[in-house]
Amino acid sequence: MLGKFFQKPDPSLQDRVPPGQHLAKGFPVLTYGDTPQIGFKDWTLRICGLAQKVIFTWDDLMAMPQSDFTADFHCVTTWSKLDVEWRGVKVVDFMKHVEVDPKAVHIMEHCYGDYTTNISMNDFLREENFFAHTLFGEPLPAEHGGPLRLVVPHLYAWKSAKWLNGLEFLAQTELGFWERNGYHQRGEPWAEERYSG
Ligand SMILES: Nc1nc2c(c(=O)[nH]1)N[C@H]1C(S)=C(S)[C@@H](COP(=O)(O)O)O[C@H]1N2
Ligand SMILES: [Mo]
Repeated sequence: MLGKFFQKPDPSLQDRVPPGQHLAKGFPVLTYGDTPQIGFKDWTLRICGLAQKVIFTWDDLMAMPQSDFTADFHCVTTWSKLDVEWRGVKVVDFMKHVEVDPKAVHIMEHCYGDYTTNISMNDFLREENFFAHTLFGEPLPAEHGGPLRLVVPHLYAWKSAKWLNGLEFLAQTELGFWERNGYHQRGEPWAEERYSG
């Protein structure tokens, strides 16, 4: 797989590249199924499950504090991209607007196009996680999840749901699309949590 699309990590970057990963040239697109085309005006993010039900609009998101992020991105299919530059809203800032039932310990991320992926509350509520609407200074392209995606840098990128449109708070772990199809429940790249069982 080395060569045209991948390069061996420079030794100085070795500590940034998890075991079994190669650096991608460019920023590959990895989508199961079609790319949903959603305009800002139609876009919403729905909170459901063990939380006060609320629907956020694009204007609601834009009224929240906006931050810049530089984060590494690791796909379980073995490519990584370092120093991806994003802009958006920190999960911890967003969550100040959400009232969650204390019984909630887990979350299902829902998307336009029906992709789902699960994440524990602990992994979700980390300071470095964010909802992204801008990639390298440009509006997030549809193929990379625009108008809005979640980015969870410390887990494999299948947890970083593109076209996010819902967060369902849960009292127990439930499995999303790839997790039901053999991927690891958590997906931590440094521990190579690629597949379950
Ligand atoms: N809605 C949705 N989100 C998704 C996916 C998908 O197929 N649908 N693929 C996941 C996987 S496996 C990866 S590696 C990243 C890829 O993001 P990119 O296409 O912006 O590189 O998005 C993740 N989020
Ligand atoms: Mo992936």
